[in-house]
Amino acid sequence: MLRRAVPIVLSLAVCGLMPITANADLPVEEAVLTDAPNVPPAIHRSRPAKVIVHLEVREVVKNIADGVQYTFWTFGGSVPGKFIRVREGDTVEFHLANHPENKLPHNIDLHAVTGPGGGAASSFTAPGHESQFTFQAINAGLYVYHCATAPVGMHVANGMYGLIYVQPKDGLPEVDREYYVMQGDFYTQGAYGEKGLQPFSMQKAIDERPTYVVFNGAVGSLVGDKAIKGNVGESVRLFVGNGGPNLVSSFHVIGEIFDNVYTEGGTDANQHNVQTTLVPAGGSAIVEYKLEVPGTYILVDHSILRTFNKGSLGMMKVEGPDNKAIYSGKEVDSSYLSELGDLEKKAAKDSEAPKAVAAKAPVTKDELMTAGKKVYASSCLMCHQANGEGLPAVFPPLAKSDYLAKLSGANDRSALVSIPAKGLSGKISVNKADYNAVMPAVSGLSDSDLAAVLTYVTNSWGNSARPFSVDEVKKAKDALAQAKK
Ligand code: HEC
Ligand SMILES: [Cu+2]
Repeated sequence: MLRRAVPIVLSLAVCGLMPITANADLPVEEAVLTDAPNVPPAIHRSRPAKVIVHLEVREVVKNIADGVQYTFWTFGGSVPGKFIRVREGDTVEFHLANHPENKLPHNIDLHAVTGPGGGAASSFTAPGHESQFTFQAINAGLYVYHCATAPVGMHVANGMYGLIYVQPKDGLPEVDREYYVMQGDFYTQGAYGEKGLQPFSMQKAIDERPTYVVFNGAVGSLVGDKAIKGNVGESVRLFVGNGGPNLVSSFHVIGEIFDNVYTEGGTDANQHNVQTTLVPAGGSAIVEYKLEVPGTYILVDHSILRTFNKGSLGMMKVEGPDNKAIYSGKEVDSSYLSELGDLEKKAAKDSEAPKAVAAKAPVTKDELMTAGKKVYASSCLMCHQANGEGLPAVFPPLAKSDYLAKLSGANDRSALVSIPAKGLSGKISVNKADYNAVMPAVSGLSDSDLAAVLTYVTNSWGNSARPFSVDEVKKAKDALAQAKK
């Protein structure tokens, strides 16, 4: 039966006519779709199939950063959209639904499609409707898909992109772990960190001045217990995409070297021993590396201000035995890893809970410590870490920091208030190690939040100082404002 069916399919394909019925003999399967950072399992079929994809567009409000909400337009409920995996030669029957409660029409342009508009013309779908089209995935590779409904820039800027991987006929070498990481730039009317529901800013988007540059749709989406994980001895493959709409990503993993890079998501591992790979807007890359040394590896866009000031920071946590021959640095403290996890889970829960009555401002040292711990978990922990230990060469420690001790013991402590309030940059020395980085001003903190978090950091992890009052914070801020004039 197969022998007869194949020539028919081929001859129709050659004529450019391929009615779906010609593929009636193909086995039919429903695609497995996953949310980032997960990737659908490798396909082990040795023959083409007809793969059915059901994808639903949803307009949803979610956090883009702690306390900052944004109306995302999504393929499947999250940014980036669902990861789709098919095999080279598969016939894909694509169903695009537009949720009835959505406000706008949407469509989809898959870069894996050969044909005008990549499916866009066939998939324009009003809210409450579904459209269907079929294509053959004739080229292997890692492709971006995105919405192409006018204004296209706005639909993409609101998160309408994802990845479809057309696995080559012969598959890829097996690895222990595969993950999905996709960068995007976002444009809000408020400044970075400004709380509340933030509207889209078309002007900032046109000017290419993003407020946020993030992996997987939000600041901190790959941090703490949401970090991707691995063990020493394992091999890792990252499917990296860039939805843009504007920026090109200089994708880098601090502390790793990519053994193989499939440049721009093509089919060959054409590059080896690469530090940073470019991921174009509307493009992709596949990178592979082996995990040799335990620790926390930081995923960044190496246009580094974006990482420390706009959010493009993710983490991969690697556990396992030390390997002093390769790296003799500090051992990881696995108890810290689990504690970081718990603390962040708690922080996530706190931020989900509806803020019923505004809590009474903390006054006593105990109240300041409790409130300060929360502020720390949501505003400082992602850089200075769970126990204030920092990250060598990247974020200075707060625990037993001589720099902090000097400022917190001073009579006038406005220089310390200034650090979270105004940010800190330039060369500093903490416990004999030099740092020359940028700490952005921590926005969205009230005077009482500042008093609490400063009391907390100066009285935790072996530190000790007089508590901060709201009054001291206010006076310090006034003094700073005066000094500026
Ligand atoms: C985005 C990362 C980031 C966040 C978030 C952050 N910091 Fe920092 N912090 C840094 C960096 C980087 C430096 C070093 C700056 C330099 O090199 O000049 C620093 C320096 C400091 C220092 C002085 C150096 C030391 O180790 O004693 C203090 C104090 C401090 N931060 C407190 C805080 C507090 C409190 C918060 C939360 C309210 C916070 N930071 C949030 C990155 C961050
Ligand atoms: Cu759209």
